Amino acid sequence: MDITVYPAGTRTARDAAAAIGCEVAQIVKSLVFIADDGPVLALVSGANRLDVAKLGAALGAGSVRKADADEVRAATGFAIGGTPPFGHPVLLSTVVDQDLLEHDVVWAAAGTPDACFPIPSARLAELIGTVGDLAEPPPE
Ligand code: 5CA
Repeated sequence: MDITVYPAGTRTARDAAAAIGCEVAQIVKSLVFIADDGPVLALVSGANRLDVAKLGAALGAGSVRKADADEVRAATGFAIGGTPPFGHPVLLSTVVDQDLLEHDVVWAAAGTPDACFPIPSARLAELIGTVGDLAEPPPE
């Protein structure tokens, strides 16, 4: 896996896209949520806002809320802005945003807020196993 460090920083999807020179939609946001049974992970296109109800439906969870910074670190071992999509101490139930599959290659955080790596979206989907519609509908 080819990790690149970008001195300009890749803390947000917008920052990462600017540093890499790709579309925001090609950035994988690794977002931690707390579902009924504990932490879960949503891998969401940088172009989308996650719909919490859709994540709950995909996981069969009743309640889902966004994790706070301490919960993200406890669940993944990484800080917000650098959280990678896998490589966590405990395997998290994870759903991949289907919109990422519109791009051959996507880019995800590599553990720090200035490092990313590319991965074919089909490989990411294969590794994770679960792909679904997670996006909030665009505003009218
Ligand atoms: N390195 C980039 C792109 S690869 C990255 O990690 N982006 S991210 O989207 O996965 O991480 C930032 C996300 O963390 C934001 O989209 C936001 O949803 C979330 N976040 C930022 N601050 C907080 C906070 N204080 N509490 C909970 N979540 C937060």
